[in-house]
Amino acid sequence: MQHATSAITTIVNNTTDQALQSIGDKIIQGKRISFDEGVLLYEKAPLPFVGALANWVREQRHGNKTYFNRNFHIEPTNVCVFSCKFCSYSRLYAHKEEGWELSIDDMLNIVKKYDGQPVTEVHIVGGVHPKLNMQFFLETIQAIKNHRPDLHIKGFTPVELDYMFRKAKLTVEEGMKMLHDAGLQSLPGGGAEIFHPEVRSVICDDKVNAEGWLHIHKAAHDLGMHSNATMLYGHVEKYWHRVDHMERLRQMQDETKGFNTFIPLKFRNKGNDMSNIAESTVIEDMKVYAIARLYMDNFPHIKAYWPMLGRQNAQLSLSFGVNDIDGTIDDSTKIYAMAGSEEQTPSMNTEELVTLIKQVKRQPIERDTVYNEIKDYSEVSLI
Ligand code: V47
Ligand code: SF4
Repeated sequence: MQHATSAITTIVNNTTDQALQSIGDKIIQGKRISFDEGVLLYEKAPLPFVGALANWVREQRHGNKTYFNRNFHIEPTNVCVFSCKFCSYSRLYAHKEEGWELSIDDMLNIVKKYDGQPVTEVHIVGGVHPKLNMQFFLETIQAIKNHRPDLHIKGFTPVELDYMFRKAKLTVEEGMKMLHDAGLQSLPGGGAEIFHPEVRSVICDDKVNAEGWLHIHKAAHDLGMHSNATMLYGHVEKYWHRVDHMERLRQMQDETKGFNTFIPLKFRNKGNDMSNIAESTVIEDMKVYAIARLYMDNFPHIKAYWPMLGRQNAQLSLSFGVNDIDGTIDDSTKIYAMAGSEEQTPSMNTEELVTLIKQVKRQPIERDTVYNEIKDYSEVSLI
């Protein structure tokens, strides 16, 4: 570690740009960087500079540990009352025959497919169907818990929850408590996109705003639940919108400490209303991860979602601040396949995921949703 610190100090000292050097010094001293410094990193810092710093911070906090979990997805419906411009996945209610809609039995049958398998989490997320309500989701959660009490249920974004609660005439606090009592344990990070209204009004005008999103996560944290936060980048936003997004999350995390993981999501441009926008480069993607690691100093984990990024770029991200590559997601994640990701059938078994991590000399650790370590695979030879 001493050696690593002297190496990073040399890199920072050799930087000719005074402003970057002072940001680097701050990070090495464990000090928080400011909003303006976050923007400056985006504007001026070369990838090797932010990458080396982010990798140093990652190794100080987690060594080589790289987490994954065994999970599967349920997507109750892709029918959605909203019309986010970047979404390739949803179908308006008027065209519902093109979409799908699962019953509680259908969802339970998906859960039953994993009977006897060592999965620890189900991630439930979908569109906002105008006919589905709070009662339906309470019964879904209860049915899953009755069938498999040990399965951690991570589900629903504030987009779904805001609609559910308003329809049921519940406050956010009442609604969250009812779902939590039924067995909902964590919230995934979706629906955050870019918080700033200048961007939100262009890409997702009609769904829950930043304050609503943050309010719902705060209510979950206040109940002792944990959650994640995403950031959809690489479309119409400016650098400062990304930093504003991270700043709002960092402030809330100071207050609640309820976030586990920050997940930058690269905008994919196939089959949606923003297909005219070119996708970000790999260099930009790695910069986003690295700056996230440096800015989000109170978020323990930075995750690269491999079904969206592709396997090789997910490996690369492990040298740019990332310490988690999500899970062994089964074939039911359609969001990215439909938006043009390399991963058309995103599924990786544990052996493949462990191999992927080991190939880049990191230490694969299976975790549960809240990062309890389940198994260290560094000495296990699989393939
Ligand atoms: O909010 C939709 C994104 C999110 C596109 O918490 C797109 O563990 C890129 O939040 N290009 C939903 N992104 C998925 C999500 C998530 C994924 C994995 C893990 C976790 C977690 C959460 O997907 C949406 C939106 O930001 N998305 N369309 C697109 N064309
Ligand atoms: Fe609906 Fe979510 Fe797609 Fe927006 S991103 S249209 S809320 S499914």
